[in-house]
Amino acid sequence: MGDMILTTYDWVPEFPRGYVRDTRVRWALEEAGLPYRVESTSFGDRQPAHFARQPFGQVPWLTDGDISIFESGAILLHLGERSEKLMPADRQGRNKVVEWLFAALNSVEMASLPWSIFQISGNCRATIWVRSARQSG
Ligand SMILES: N[C@@H](CCC(=O)N[C@@H](CS)C(=O)NCC(=O)O)C(=O)O
Repeated sequence: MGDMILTTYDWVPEFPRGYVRDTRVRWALEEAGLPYRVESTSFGDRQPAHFARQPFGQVPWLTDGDISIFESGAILLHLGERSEKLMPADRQGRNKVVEWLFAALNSVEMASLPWSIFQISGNCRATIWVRSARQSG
């Protein structure tokens, strides 16, 4: 089986640099020691071939042989199936990985992403709202 191919943008603006969601996939690939290479796709000129891989025109996506997967969570699950370093084969261990993967995406990221955007954009009203909700709670 050939190397997996992780595709990400060829360029992103200053603000999301270092936070693009290919990072979590690279991390898992490195952690598992799985062979892969990185390819890039245009940020500024998104072609139909890009949308064929990622229907929202976003990144990342992963190609593994004849399989092409988008959504970083789905990619991580796929990598978990490829390596017991990432996801144990026994039912208990697998369930733990799946529940924490969903927690990371549905609970942690869902709450932390809007917060980080408020912080970066300097939207103080949103920050004040969070603070006052905390104080009254
Ligand atoms: N839920 C998707 C989110 C993908 C996503 O938002 N990717 C960002 C980079 S981190 C992107 O492509 N943004 C450019 C855009 O939406 O135009 C995933 O986890 O893969």
